[in-house]
Amino acid sequence: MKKALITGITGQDGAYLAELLLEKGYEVHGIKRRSSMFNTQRIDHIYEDPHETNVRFHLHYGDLADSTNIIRIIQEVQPDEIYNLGAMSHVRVSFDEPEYTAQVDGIGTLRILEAVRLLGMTDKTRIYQASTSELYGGVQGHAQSELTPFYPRSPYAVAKLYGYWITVNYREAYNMYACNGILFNHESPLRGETFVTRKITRAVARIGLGLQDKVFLGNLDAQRDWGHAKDYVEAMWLILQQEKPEDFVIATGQTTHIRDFVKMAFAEIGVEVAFEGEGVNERGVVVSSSNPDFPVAVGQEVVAIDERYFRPTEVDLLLGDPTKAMTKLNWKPKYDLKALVQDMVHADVALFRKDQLLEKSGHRVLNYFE
Ligand code: NDP
Ligand code: GDR
Repeated sequence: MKKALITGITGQDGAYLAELLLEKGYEVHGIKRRSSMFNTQRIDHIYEDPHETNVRFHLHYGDLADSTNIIRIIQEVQPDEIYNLGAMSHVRVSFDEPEYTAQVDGIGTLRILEAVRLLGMTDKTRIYQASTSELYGGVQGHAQSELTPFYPRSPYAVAKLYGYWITVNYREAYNMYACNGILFNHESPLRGETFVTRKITRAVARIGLGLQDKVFLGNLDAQRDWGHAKDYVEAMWLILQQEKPEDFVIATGQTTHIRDFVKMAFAEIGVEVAFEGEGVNERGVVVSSSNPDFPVAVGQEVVAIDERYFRPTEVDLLLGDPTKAMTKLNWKPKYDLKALVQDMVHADVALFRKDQLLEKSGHRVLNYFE
């Protein structure tokens, strides 16, 4: 039985990847951070009681900022594959926590590679590094591929640039099977609540159910190449199954404005939204509403701009060219953007119907707008 070790197992991708690897018959080990509250909601459905026999799912306390625990866990687990997904992954927040982001997203990657090397496991263990389309940042004007040069535009992207190159360097210097997946944005019902797609689908559900009036967003002019996380974790696995270690761009090849994602998400509940005004005065207003389950008033302002969501340096457009992955890995996404939006909006409607019931019975339900 193959063994996989996943850092960032409690995150969006970690949860889907763990599920996929368990289905494929792997023994799955994950590193979770100590937290003052439970932080395993995304993986609770695959949790196995360690007191049972034949357990295939194991969690270890650890942190990418701590070399000693990384070395100990890798030594204990002896993984065939390591997926390094752990990161401070929020671009806007990386401007507030630049040094911590460098420690975890940059040096954290080195800690994994160096642990495998020091433990003499370079022939046994394959390593996947979660690289990102944010590496392209300021490179605009054409689709971005494995050959496009990088121009990071945030402390997050700069830290990930180090992670990218140290992975390439260890592959070349020590002949390690270490690969970068350069993944473009991928979303799902498990997406963190403060990334723009999930923030929008949560707001659409809450506005439709009468729990919230409007949502405040930042730059609506940005364009992103959005796929479904379920498709993207499949690509991660494929990258580690090749004969030779290589880096791959994973993307859909389509890009969409944030504004259009908002419209698509409202359309899922039968609400048509139009945008008017410019810059910080832009607003999204309901022009028609056809579903009696979501009675939103025509003329209601449902989107407003709050400058605090703007970034000091923005990445205006991301558009990936996944040709190499489609030909060499035979990877093909199953979800298009419409199916992704549907999945997210319907999951959030189901989630917030519970809050609606609580509010109706007199309980105060808090919502954080970040
Ligand atoms: P999430 O933010 O959902 O998950 C990040 C995970 O990393 C969580 O499990 C988090 O733990 C963990 N983590 C954070 N800090 C540390 C630390 N110091 N030590 C150990 N673990 C830590 O991210 P995603 O699942 O969306 O992304 C997975 C990876 O892929 C990340 O590296 C991200 O940067 C990268 N990426 C993501 C893309 C996307 O569109 N989703 C695109 C390209 C790259 P906790 O739950 O305790 O916070
Ligand atoms: P991104 O994702 O920065 O691309 O990083 P995010 O969803 O945060 O932003 C996408 C774009 O939307 C604009 N935007 C807003 N963003 C947020 N979070 N909140 C808002 O209110 C808002 N309004 C507009 C942003 O300015 C940006 O242009 C994600 C993360 O998963 C990274 O870890 C990963 O590496 C990249 O995707 C690929």
